[in-house]
Amino acid sequence: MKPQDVMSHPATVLTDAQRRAFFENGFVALPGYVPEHWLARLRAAMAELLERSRSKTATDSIYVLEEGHSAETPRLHRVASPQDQHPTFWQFMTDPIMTDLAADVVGPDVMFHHAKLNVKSGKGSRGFSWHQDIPAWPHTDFSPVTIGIYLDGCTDDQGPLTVAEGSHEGPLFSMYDDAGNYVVKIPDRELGWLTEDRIRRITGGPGTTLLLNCRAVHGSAPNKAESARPLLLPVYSSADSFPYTPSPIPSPHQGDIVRGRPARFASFDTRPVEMPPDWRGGYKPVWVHKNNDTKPY
Ligand SMILES: O=C(O)CCC(=O)C(=O)O
Repeated sequence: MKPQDVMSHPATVLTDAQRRAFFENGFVALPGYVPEHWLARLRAAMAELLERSRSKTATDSIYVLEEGHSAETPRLHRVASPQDQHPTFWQFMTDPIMTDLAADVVGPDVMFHHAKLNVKSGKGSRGFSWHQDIPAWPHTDFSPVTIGIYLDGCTDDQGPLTVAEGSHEGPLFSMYDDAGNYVVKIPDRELGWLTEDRIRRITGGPGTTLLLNCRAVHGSAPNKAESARPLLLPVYSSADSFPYTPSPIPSPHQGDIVRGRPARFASFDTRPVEMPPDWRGGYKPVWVHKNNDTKPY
């Protein structure tokens, strides 16, 4: 569904100004949106996943280990598909607290695509280079929204998610390096336009929530603070916006209608998207490429 059609439906969570800000700037932040009773459940679920990661000695398709990880001191960069690892995450992602919020920017009928939990353990070595999300999972239009929830909040030194304001209206960049590796990183030579006045670092207290357009250029620095910076990142689209490549982060819930009704017709926005690698055989994470320096700027 296109923005003008979304806007023809009344919002249930966002104010008109917040909704307009999302479509104009490519993101909107909602301080303290998720209440403590949910955050406590989500933190408890994350703690269980962290416990399970003690037995891991290498990154796999679910657990992405941070430098220094051990059974005694579990340290995680990310958990892929947390909703398939612990029921609390799926309960949260299908609760109106999330689905009504998604509906305000994708329209009343909402489809789930995938999710991840970026734990970003303290004193970490990895950030996320400047990139765009939609090239990794192209859809028939650009309705997909990533909703990021800081479970414990995020300060400046914790590598906040950082957005280039208005960049969703610009071009899509290549996510391949010169050697043809899929590195999910915009080459530095393409970033001359990205001046400090366009950069927005999203910080805030526990439950602070960010809605991010799928074309927006974003990244984040490594977490240099002592404590982890867990950010839960479910992705939703309009029900009439269909992915046309296999997902790099597959889930049995991909395609579930989590609000409203399934679509009978697809919505198309024919602006081109560079094809990701063929991930039918699985996703080769970007961190295997040595030249991905993990610094967004
Ligand atoms: O967790 C972060 O700081 C950035 C996340 C991100 O950009 C991603 O997972 O694609």
